[in-house]
Amino acid sequence: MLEGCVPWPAELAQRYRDAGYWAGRPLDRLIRDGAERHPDRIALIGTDGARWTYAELDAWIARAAAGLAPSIAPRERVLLQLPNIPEFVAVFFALLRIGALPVLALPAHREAEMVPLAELSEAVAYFIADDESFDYRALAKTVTSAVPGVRQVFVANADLPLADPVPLPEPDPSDVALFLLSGGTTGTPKLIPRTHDDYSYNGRASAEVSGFDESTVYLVALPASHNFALCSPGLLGAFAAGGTVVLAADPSPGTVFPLIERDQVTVTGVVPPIALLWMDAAEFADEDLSSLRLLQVGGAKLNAEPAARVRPTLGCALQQVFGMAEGLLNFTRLDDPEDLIVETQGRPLCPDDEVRVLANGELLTRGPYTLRGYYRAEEHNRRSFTEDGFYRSGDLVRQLPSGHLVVEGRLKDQINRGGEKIPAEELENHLLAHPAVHDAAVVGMADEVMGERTCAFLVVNGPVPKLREVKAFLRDRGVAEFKLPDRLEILDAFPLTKLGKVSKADLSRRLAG
Ligand code: AMP
Ligand code: DBH
Repeated sequence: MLEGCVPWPAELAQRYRDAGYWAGRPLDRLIRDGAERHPDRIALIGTDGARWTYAELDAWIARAAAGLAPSIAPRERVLLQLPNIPEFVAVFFALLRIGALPVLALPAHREAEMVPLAELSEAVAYFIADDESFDYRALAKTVTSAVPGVRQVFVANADLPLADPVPLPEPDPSDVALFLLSGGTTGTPKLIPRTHDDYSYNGRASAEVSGFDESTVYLVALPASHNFALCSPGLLGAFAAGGTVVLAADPSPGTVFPLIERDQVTVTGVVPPIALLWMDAAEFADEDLSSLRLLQVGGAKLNAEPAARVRPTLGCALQQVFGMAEGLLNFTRLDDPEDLIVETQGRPLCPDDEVRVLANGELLTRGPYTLRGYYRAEEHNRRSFTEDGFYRSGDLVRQLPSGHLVVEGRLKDQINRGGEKIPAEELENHLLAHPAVHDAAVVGMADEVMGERTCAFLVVNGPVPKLREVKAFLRDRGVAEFKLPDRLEILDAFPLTKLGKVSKADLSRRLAG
């Protein structure tokens, strides 16, 4: 396995192979198999309606792989920061095919995220796109001048190099295929290594519990680089099942509803605030949404009340998904009784997912697609994993006799803002850089739509800054927009715990009361 990654113990690895979870095939087989078995079926549809059959997509990937092979070597890391455009799919699989390791950044990330990511991954190349909403070329310039090891920038929808296909050596399926980003709980980014074996299983098995088959038309509404939209089952699961993937530029009803009608979309996955938005908008929508059979909701807790409204408002079934880029995925099953679908966040995907719920409710897990360690993070790994390799999720859950989990809260110092994760320490460090800020503590505040929003408590040693000014300061530092605080509270001093640490519980109570 790649240096800096933690392999599964040999015994467990053998068990996962014997059970058939790890099939010993490179992840890019998803497309090559499709091209062999059903070359003429539609694999991919762009927002503008452009279509690729499996054979056409496979040929495009082969040409992109040949075009990239001279400049990127096997096992080199590559930053991938692309919106939901067809080039995302072409570049992602082309990199897998040459054995390079994509690092899946979000389009929302900015300099403050991309520079540390480039440093940690020692990326040699950076894929961006020309996009109306933001100047990624300027961002790439900033990143490459800060991290000279990033020696090449590719604008995927402008200058993707293509060449006649060449034979390429197959990567070792037990080795790392790609890196996902963790939502994080600390001041520095954490990279999650996913192997060909484990991620192929992740996609295949999720596709199965979600009932994906050749008639599936999956709409990518969330960013394709997010584990939910990518592989839970997401676009990789749809390819594994021989279905069709439709790309949406954003999840707003104005963008998505016409695509659902145009391409007869059968299933998609969204975070709770988007589900709420769709349910409200459906009532007044002109589009025919009747092709939709299943709405998956995850990333943050969906409350029972809106969960019960999915079928009456959207006319489709609901599947709750409680997942993590680190691995473990929980799904309500399509044939679960309605109360379990509405009131729980599902049960583990795999019979060999080991779930341990501690007395305090903390969820620990290990299994055939759950990481054993973050990339190059030895010290952090000692805290995030038990001696026997269980990942400490930081989530607080209750497990029902059926195995279904109900998410009740979390221990980790993170804000979950409608599915977007904000590591408190990271934001606090940025706030501390402000000249008028003496101390900073960030906590979540309950919000009906977003689940939580972000409140920054500050102790100041200068003129009291306004929220607008603090946001501008953070934006200027290159912090992603979704991490900016929604509210500012100024205190003379922070309440402390008995041990002398800032009491975030006290701060949260102040917001509630
Ligand atoms: P990440 O580590 O960034 O992939 O984020 C995964 C985290 O998102 C989980 O550990 C949970 O805290 C949260 N999460 C994901 N899905 C759900 C859900 N359905 N309900 C509650 N929390 C969720
Ligand atoms: O929040 C997540 O990270 C998440 C949610 C649902 C996830 O990674 C997933 C499904 O795969």
